Parts: sequence; C-alpha cells; structure tokens
Amino acid sequence: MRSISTRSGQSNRPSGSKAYVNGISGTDALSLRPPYEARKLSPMSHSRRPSRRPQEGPSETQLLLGNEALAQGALDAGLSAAYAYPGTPSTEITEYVLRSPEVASGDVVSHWTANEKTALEAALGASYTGRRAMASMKHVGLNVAADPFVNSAIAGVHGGLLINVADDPSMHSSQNEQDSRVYLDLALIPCVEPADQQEAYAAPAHAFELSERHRIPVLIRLTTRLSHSRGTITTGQRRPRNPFSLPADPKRYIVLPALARVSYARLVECQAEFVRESDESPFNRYADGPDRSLGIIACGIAYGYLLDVVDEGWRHPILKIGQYPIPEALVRRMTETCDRILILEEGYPYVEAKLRGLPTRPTPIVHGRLTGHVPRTGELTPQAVADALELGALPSAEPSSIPAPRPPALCPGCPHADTCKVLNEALGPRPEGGVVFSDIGCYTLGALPPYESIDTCVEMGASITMAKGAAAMGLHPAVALIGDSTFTHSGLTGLLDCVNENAHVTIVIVDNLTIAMTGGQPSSAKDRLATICAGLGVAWDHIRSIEPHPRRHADNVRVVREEIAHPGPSVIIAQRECVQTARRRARKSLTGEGSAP
Ligand SMILES: Cc1ncc(C[n+]2csc(CCOP(=O)(O)OP(=O)(O)O)c2C)c(N)n1
Ligand code: SF4
Repeated sequence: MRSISTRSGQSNRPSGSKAYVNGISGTDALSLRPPYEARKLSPMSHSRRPSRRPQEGPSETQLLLGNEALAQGALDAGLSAAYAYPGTPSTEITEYVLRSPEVASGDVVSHWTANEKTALEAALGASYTGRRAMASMKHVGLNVAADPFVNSAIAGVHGGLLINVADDPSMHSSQNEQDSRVYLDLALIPCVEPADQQEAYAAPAHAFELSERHRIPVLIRLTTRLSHSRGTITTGQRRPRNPFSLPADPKRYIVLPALARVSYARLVECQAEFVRESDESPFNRYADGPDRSLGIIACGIAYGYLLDVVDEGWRHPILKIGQYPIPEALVRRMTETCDRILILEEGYPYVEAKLRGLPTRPTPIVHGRLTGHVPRTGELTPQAVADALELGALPSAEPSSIPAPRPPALCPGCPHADTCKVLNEALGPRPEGGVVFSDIGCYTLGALPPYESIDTCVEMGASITMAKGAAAMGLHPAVALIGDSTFTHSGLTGLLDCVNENAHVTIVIVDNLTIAMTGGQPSSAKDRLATICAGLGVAWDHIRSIEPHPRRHADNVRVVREEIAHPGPSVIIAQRECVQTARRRARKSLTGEGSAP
C-alpha cells in the first residue's frame, strides 16, 4: 500500500501503550490541543463529542453499543414509532427500542416488519401524523426500501423521519459492502454519520430537527465497528414527543407528476441550504494545523481511528466530516491551503471521488482509496490509517485465546440439516439431479460440507424467482429453498408469479418458526404459511408439510420426489423449530423469565 510521509523525523504516534483489538479502540478522547485553533462554529472542536444533546439538563452515563446509543438518543429525542426488519449489523437498534420502558408503557410503538420497505413506509405513515419516527435496516435493506427512500424525499415528511442504515464494510455478515452514502445522490437528502457512540447518541436529535426543519427524511449511517462496539455516553434531558397533527398541505404526499415536479424543484432548491448547514454542523469540524503540506479529511468512524493514531504534536489540518452533503466551505478551506489531502472514509471512496470532481484552487493532490494510499476494499482500521500516514506499527493486543476460531456451521440438531439431507437424496448429484436455488438465512450454510445442498444464493427472495426463470428455460428439477422469514420478506410476490405462469418449480419453505440468522426475532407469518400459499393460488394438493427430522427422512424424500414430478408450482413446508430458540424458550419457562411477577 502507498503511504504519505507526514514526518520531519519525529514520530506522530501516541507514545502510550494504548491497545487495539480488532480495530476497535477505546473511546477516551485524545484532545488535540494547540497548535490547533478551534473553529468558531464548533464549541467542541477537538473532542469527539457533539455539543448538542437533545436538551441541556440532568444527564446520566451509560455504556452502550453504537446501535444502542442511537436508539437511546432517538427515545430521548421524542421518538414515537420505530420499525425495522432485522439484519446485521443494525438489529440491536430496534431490539433496544423494543426493550425500552417507552414501548412497555405504550408511549412508543415499535415492531419488526415483513421487510425494510414496509418498515420505512410505516415510519413514513407515522411521520404523516406529526410524530417522530424511524426505520432501521442493514445496508442491503436500503436496496429493498429504495423506492420509499427516494420518493419520501419528494413527498416530504411531517414529523421527523430517520432512516438508520448500518453498512458492513469487509462483509462480516453480508454479501456486499455497498456504501449507503451513495444513495444520498439519488434521494438528495442530508445524512449524519457519527464518529463514536456519543455522536451516535446525539445524531437522532440533530437529524430529527433537520428533518422537521426541511420536511425531508434524514439518513443516519453507521458501520459495523461503531454499531457493535461499546462506549460511554452521557445522555441529555428528554424531549417531549410530538403531539398528533396532520400535515397542513396534504397534497404534497400525492406524487402525481404535476405535484411531484413542484416538490422535486423545492428539494433541488434546498440543496444549497443543506450544504450551508453541513458547513455549520456540530458533526463537521475543522482543526487547523501549521503544516499544510498535508491535510486530512476523516469521515465518521475514520475520525475516531485518526484520533487514535495521532499524538498531541500533530501538525496537519484535520477536517472531520459527520454530516452530508459534503461541507463545501470547510473542504474549500482545506483544498485552498493544503498541498495534498488524504481522505479517510469507511466504505466507498465517496468523498474522495467527489473531491476529485470539485474545482479547487490550486488543485491539491487527493489521496485515498482510489490512489491506493488506503486499502480500496474492506474496513478501515487504525493500522490502515497509521500505514497511510507512515506512522509504523501500532501496539496491538494479543488475540484472546478464549473464543477458538471455527468456521460457520449449522448447529447440531438443526432442522435445516435434515432438509439438506432430504434434498441431496431426492435430487441426487448436481447438476444432473437439478438445481437448488437458495435464499439467505441459516440454511445458506447448507452450501458448506458435509451438505453442499444449495447451488445459488444472491439476495433475499431470489430463490423462487430464479428457479422460475430457469424452469422456463427448461431446467428440471428447479427447486427453491427459502426460510419462513425470507419468504414473507420477498418470496410471496415471486410465488404469485409462479402461480400465474404455472411454473414447474418446487418451493421448499424451511420454517423454523423464527428469524434464526439474526438472533431469533419473530417470523411474520407463524403458522400461516400454508394458508398464504393457498391464498396466492397454489393448489392445496401441492402444499405439503413435512417434519425435517431424521426419523422422517424416507417419507420426506418421497414427498420431495412427488412434488418435483408435479408439472406446476408446489410448496413443501418443512416445519421444525430452530433448536436455539427452542432451548431459549425452555430456559425462559424454567426460570419464569419474561412472565408476570
Ligand atoms: C435485504 C436484507 N435484509 C436483511 C438481511 C439479513 N438477513 C439475512 S437472512 C434473514 C432472514 C433469515 O430468516 P429465515 O429466512 O426465516 O431463515 P433462518 O435464518 O431462520 O433459517 C435476514 C434478516 C439480508 N441479508 N438482506
Ligand atoms: S440457529 Fe437455529 S436455524 Fe440457525 S443453524 Fe442453529 S439451529 Fe439451525
């Protein structure tokens, strides 16, 4: 990797013995005292903490995950409704809200929804009534919710509306590492990207105000390390929830072309104001330094990593970006005064690419992921930042020997394992025996030895529709393997297509009665799958139930073979509870946990 020399002999790295574990460092702020000058607009210019909490007043200290801090910040900022479809690394936002006293008392409504699109639309409906609402999802969930995401920016909001999206660079639990900031260019709305847990707490209050001031939705972007690492936060006083009220101009919500053109023009007009507000935002700060041979722009958690690797003698200007659109005046200050600029950002080279397109005077040399000074793919780490700045190796903690590394695998006794064995026997060797188009869930682990039962896995819902497309081209048997939650998330519409086209596909719904992959959230259509399939038009004779259990193996193989032979759509529901949720349920009933006192 290329690096940028920042030194005239002395080390810039902290001399202390700060340890770095998995790229997560402590949350204690390194204060960058003079030679930095404080930027007037930001009273907190060198600390990691935004100056604004929901309201000044009594506060308490808590140790929270980034996701939990965001949820607490939203509750304290007057949240009334929170909807989500689970997905790592975003799930804990809604789990925290669901556990809150506000939900228990009925003051806040919160639900897991069928998918991310329905989550965002429900939050938009809540906002229509003047309440503050939010929808949370993982980055690929925003693809599913892209339609309401882009169009709610045109229709506008009444109560504040937040879309919290957790990106997963390095693909720890995802099929890609797309950067949600790219969606800002489609929806033309602002985004807040916290650098640490305290900012994650402060972000909802700030973003709700922004949302209500401009009547647009606001994106809050997190990434895995911040979502899943703990830090101490200081809470502020709670803001009361908005009263019920309907919009004064309800026609805005009808995006017929004639009305949408007006709304779109207004949104475009707002862009300059969004940029101005970014320049003034407490989430964006400029810290000047005397050595302008290099300036650094650090976005979101990258700012935290930067503070971890530089010491008090640091001499180069730093621009922290935590609110978008890009703060142009602050960026211009750097481009006009620094010879070269290093851009540190988690995800895509979003800011870097934009800076390359900005007319600047004189044109500084921009370095970052596109130039190889920072790794082009994967998570940013303090070490990657140190490498880019030629600061040498950081002290690192020995990895703990307690959790032994092991490859992912289905749990012993998992019902999906039995379904995989049934499919292997019923179909025989692939591809001669047919193709199993799979979906995303625990059962995707059926791709690994010893099962090797599935042949594809692309995105949620793709199993049924890919099987249908392949069957139409002559593939037989074309089998789709899909979980109960993935089926209600995005398989239903594909099944309707299969019925309408009388597709020769066999759909196996592995119903473990939960969303196991993300920790056991409730599945949307518990015990109603057969009725739903019949309602969509599948003949009752070809909606079969099996129990995926070793003692039923021979019967199950027979059922699969019979349905493969049926020249139309058939559904086999393989129902047996996930052993993990069954265990948790048994433990709860033994300890009385969760029951009334
Ligand atoms: C668009 C999108 N949203 C969320 C996820 C995260 N996710 C992957 S599979 C899955 C659901 C799994 O539940 P189910 O289909 O019932 O299978 P199980 O894990 O219970 O076997 C979720 C929420 C994702 N990968 N993509
Ligand atoms: S969590 Fe449940 S569904 Fe997932 S592998 Fe384990 S037993 Fe199977």
